[in-house]
This record gives sequence, C-alpha cells and structure tokens, in this order.
Amino acid sequence: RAALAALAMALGVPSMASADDGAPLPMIPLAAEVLPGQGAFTVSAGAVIAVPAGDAQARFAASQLADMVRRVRGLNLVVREGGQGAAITLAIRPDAPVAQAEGYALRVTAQGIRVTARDETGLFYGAMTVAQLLTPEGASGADQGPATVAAREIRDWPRFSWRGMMLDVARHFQPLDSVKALVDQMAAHKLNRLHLHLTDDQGWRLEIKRYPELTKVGAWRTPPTAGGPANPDERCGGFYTQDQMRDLVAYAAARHVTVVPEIDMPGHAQAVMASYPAIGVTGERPKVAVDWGVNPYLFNVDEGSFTFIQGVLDEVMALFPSTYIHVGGDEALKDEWKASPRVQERMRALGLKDENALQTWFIERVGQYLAAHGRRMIGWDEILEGGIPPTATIMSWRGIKGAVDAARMDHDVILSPAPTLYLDSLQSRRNDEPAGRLAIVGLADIYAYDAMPAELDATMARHVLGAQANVWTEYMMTPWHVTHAVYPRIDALAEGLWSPKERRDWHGFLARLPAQLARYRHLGVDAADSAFAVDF
Ligand code: TNX
Repeated sequence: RAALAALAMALGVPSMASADDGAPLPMIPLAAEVLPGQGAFTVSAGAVIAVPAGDAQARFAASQLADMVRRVRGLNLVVREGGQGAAITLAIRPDAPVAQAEGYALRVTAQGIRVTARDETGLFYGAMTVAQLLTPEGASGADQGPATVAAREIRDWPRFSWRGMMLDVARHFQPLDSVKALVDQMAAHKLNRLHLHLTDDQGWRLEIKRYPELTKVGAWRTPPTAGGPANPDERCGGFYTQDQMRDLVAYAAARHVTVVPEIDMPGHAQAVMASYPAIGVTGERPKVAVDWGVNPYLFNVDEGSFTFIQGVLDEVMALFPSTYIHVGGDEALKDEWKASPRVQERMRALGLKDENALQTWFIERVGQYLAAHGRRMIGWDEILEGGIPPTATIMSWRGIKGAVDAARMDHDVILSPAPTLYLDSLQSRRNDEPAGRLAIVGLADIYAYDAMPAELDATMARHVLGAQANVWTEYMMTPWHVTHAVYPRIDALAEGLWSPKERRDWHGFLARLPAQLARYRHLGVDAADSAFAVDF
C-alpha cells in the first residue's frame, strides 16, 4: 500500500495521494505508530461527532475536540449520541487494536474518522489528536473553514505513565483560572499529573478548616518593593478555598489530569510557623517570608506536630483523590533540630544516629499515616539522606542520582532534574528574556532530555514512573510570566514523555511546531519565541 501511494505520488495521481503528502503530521506529541492510507476526508461545518449513548466521558471528550476546532479554525462541529453517518466517531471498544492503558486507535478513511480505545483516557487522547489533525495549517494562513485530513491509521500509547508539570503556587499565588488554563493545555498535550506546590516559606495556599490561621495569616505577606525593603502597608498572596480546590480537581479529572498536592515538610515551613508557632521547633513566630532561598524554620518532631500534620492531611486526602500525596522533604536545614535539646533527646530515645535519620523517621511516619489511608507518599530526593523511608516514592531534582539509587532499592521514582526540567530557568540570553534562574534551558535542551536513566537495567527501569517539569515561581509574579515559561517548552516535554524513544526527531518536531504555535495564537496563549533563540 505504501509503495502504491508512493507510485501514485510520483505519477501525480491526486485521488490516490494523501491530501497532505510531504506535510508534517500536525501532532505533538507524535504518535507511536502512523501508517499511511489512501485518499482523504474533509470535515465541514456542521459535521457530526458521534459518541455512544450514555457515555458522558466520551461526550465530554467530543465537546473538548469541538471546542478546540471552533476556537482555532472557526469550524463548528456538532456532538451527538449514537447515529449513523457521523464524520467523526468516538467509541470505547474492548477489542480496540491498542491494548496499552491510555492508548487509542485512530483511523481516517475517505468515509470518516473513527477513534476507538479500551479506556476513557485513551478515547480522550484520541479526541485530542483528532483536534490536532483538524488544525494543521500553522503559519500558512489557510487555517479557517473545512479541514481535509489525509487517510491514515494511528496507533498511539504513552511511553511513561507519569507525565507531569509542577506549579509552585506558594511563592506567587496563581489564580484559579490560570491553573485551569494550564490543565487545558496539559490535557491537549496528553500530560496527566499536575503537582501543586501548595505550601512554602512564602505562603500557605489551601484552606484547612481545622487550622484557619494557615490561610488567615500564612497566605499573606508584605511584598518587597522593587529593589528596596518590604513594604509593610501592602499584602500580597492568596489561597484556594476547599470549594475552589474541589472545583479544580474535578475540572482536571474531566481532562484526565490528576492533581497531586504537595504539603512541604519538615522545612520550607515558615508560613506554618507564622500561623501556628507551636508547631515549630523554637515556638517563635516569624513573619511569612518575603524573600527566597532556604530558611531555617523546621517542624518540631513531637506529637503536637504529628497531630497537626495528620489533621492537615485528613483534609488534603478528602479533597484530592490522587493516590500520591507529596510531602516535600527538600532543603530542610537541620540547625534548629541540632540546637534543640528536646529534639536531640527525642532523637536519642528513638535510637537515631543523626538529624538526617530523624528526617527519614519523620517522613516515614507521615508516609505510614498516608499508607494507612490507602495513599502513597512522594518526597524530594533529600529524604534519602538518612536512609530511604520504606513507603517513599522518590522525586529526584538534584540531578538523577536520587532516582537511580531509589530505583535500585526497589522504590518507584519520578524525575525532574534541575536545571533541565526547571522551567524557571531562562530560555535564552536575549535581553528581553524575563527574569529567571540563570541556567539557559531552551526548547532543544528539553527535547534532548530522556527521562530513562541509562544507568538502570530493564528490571530497575520499571520503577521509573516518568518525569515532570517544575515551574517554580520566585520570579513569576504574573500569570503571563508562567505562560511564557511553559509554552512552547511544554511541547518538547510532552513529546519526550509520551512518544516512543525511537520516534524522537528534533527536526521533525520543529516541522510540527508551527501548527501548534498557530493554535496557541488562536487560543490566546502567549508562547515565548525566545525558546528558539540561538545561543551565542
Ligand atoms: C529548589 S527543587 C527548590 C525550590 C526552589 C527551586 C528554585 C526543590 C525541591 N526545592 O524550593 O523554588 O530550587 O529553582
């Protein structure tokens, strides 16, 4: 068939050649398998997307597809349950030709477009792919009205199960609508984990009914005036009420994105101590931090602290259905623990040899609490320093060593190494680049990143759940800045986490990118052009 198609093309026989022969397949991330077909199908205004009667998730996937196509190319499609003669059909089929979880099969023939999957997530991703196939023109300008799609067959499934983004809403509070806009694009890119960094020295961002001071006090700080000391007359900050968070979790779940909450401990906890000083080691009440870096405040290790933590986690678990709950564990300076006779006494009573071991004990205690409630604990790789907590999944940010070590000890791991997957890194040396960490991480750097550490053999490799990019927001005071940091680097990330390694092709990716940049333009997403700047 492929040979025939090539022959037809050579002879210039239009009916047999694909409508877009030679044009890049307008999809990111690229599908696992694509086979050419014959002919093409045109989707015109009013065309029907049919979904099975009573399948609300399929209906939602279809409406998301229709929404994207309407917003990007002004083409109105109609979603209908059941029925014959639809242009596009979406259906769950136990015998769909792709068996992998989250996978789908998509067939374009001269008669129409058909997506089948064995699970609803796969069906949703198939719908997202159809939306991309219907919006292929990129910068050509011929991007409105009916869309013609070449016949082909796509079989697609993810390389990794954890395809994530972390958003730090603690350093600068991010409005709910911006978070939802990020979820929209994550879903369109087949990313499925939104890790929310909800607490830090500079703010506590989640309403906890049992501890109201966390948001009355801990969510607010005096902003530093530009270049000068903090301005004591102003407040900056914010938090999500539990109703708002439930709304976000449901919004994300509908788009097959799991929101993973992080409550950072025992360090990065100054906002906790500003709200409830008794939870800290010294009992002193600091102000919510106004500057960045690593601050000294630590949780105490007595029963009062665990009562507090368990009370918080009870509400967190009620809000977030995620199996994984992140408990931080990064950058906890041990000075306060070292200086406290009571902490030292506890350490000795527990038979722990040093403060790192105490941190492991502390984190494991929290992990046990989560495990008793059917959840799993994630911690940053610092929690390995005192021996690995038995219940931990490790998120490795200081390079990949933590992940490699933990996988060898039979623990699951997620990679997010700095600086490559740190989207607070600058994208270029251009002088209009907004402020960020000094490393330069352009689009090509993210594209070149492979989440599977070469050090791991096949048995260890199964512990690598995947990876995520982290958006730390010390420098990002506005939603615009987050947008600039995320797009289009999210495209490189998504392809790295979804597409098979053998399909990785930088030039092919660049050829597929203009269509995506055009989608961003139509959707009002202000993607950074500096991601393409040549470094010199
Ligand atoms: C390190 S990564 C941190 C964050 C900062 C980030 C800045 C990690 C677990 N801790 O607190 O925001 O660097 O890039």
